[in-house]
Amino acid sequence: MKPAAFRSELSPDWCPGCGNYGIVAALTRAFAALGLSPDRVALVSGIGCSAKTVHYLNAYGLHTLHGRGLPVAQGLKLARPEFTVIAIAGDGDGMGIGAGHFVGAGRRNVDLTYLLFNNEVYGMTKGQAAPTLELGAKPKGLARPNLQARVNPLALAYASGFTFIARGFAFDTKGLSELIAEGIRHRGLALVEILQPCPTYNDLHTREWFAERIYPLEKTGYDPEAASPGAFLEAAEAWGERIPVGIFWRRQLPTFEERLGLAELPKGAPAARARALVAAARI
Ligand SMILES: Cc1ncc(C[n+]2csc(CCOP(=O)(O)OP(=O)(O)O)c2C)c(N)n1
Ligand code: SF4
Ligand SMILES: [Mg+2]
Repeated sequence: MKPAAFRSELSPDWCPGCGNYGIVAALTRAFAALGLSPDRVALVSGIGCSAKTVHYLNAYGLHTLHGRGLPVAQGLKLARPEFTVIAIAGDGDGMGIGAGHFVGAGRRNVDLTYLLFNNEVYGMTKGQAAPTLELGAKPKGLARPNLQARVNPLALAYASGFTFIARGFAFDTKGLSELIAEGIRHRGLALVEILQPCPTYNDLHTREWFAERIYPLEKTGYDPEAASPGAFLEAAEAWGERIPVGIFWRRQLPTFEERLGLAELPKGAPAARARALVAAARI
């Protein structure tokens, strides 16, 4: 199928110039490149401008509660393992109200892909500081410079146990689609942080600001499969004149499904599988 087959008939109501348009394009490219079928893809989001993405793609979509996309996405994947499951969150949704779920999901390593749209603000509610905004920054929605330090999603993912950790840029649709495809191919929990300009509320970090700074990590000889924790953290913390994108961490560890022994259960309806799991006293 061509990328366009993964677009729904709905027109996005995002602001002109929003990075989310590039992310939708990258997702459709990734799905087409992997040869996926819309009836075997499920997208689950929380609440925010980012969360509306599920409406604009031709696939199953669940627009859930603020910060709660991950629990739903994990349950969905365990019930229907044949689905490609994508969880979508904004930086407020994922690093603020949903941060506990982010850490919990890292510990489980369910086989799904988590996309964190990082625009450093709460776009939907008029530009308040998100947990990813750096200390002292003052985008135009703030009355005074940010009083809190930033959370680094890549470092938090590492600390929580994510087995694939990457960062892409919303307007590099080709590069981002390749990262998303790699995240989907990865067996286990994959994070793709997406640098997503919000031209309406984040006047500090614009499309041009990022375009001047980002560079591919792989060009430096960095190997995500062999990098030490120290090398990983150094790359993940780099933020300023030069900002790396690419795959930062990739390790193959048993998934939650493997730990549960899901593959050994009889195929069939999710409820029957759940009963079999309980009968086997695995949960
Ligand atoms: C329980 C709850 N608290 C607060 C809100 C209000 N709210 C809606 S979206 C949002 C933040 C969205 O920011 P982010 O997750 O960064 O998404 P963006 O809009 O930037 O894509 C908040 C606080 C809500 N919907 N539900
Ligand atoms: S407020 Fe920002 S994130 Fe939301 S649609 Fe507008 S530009 Fe995009
Ligand atoms: Mg945001």
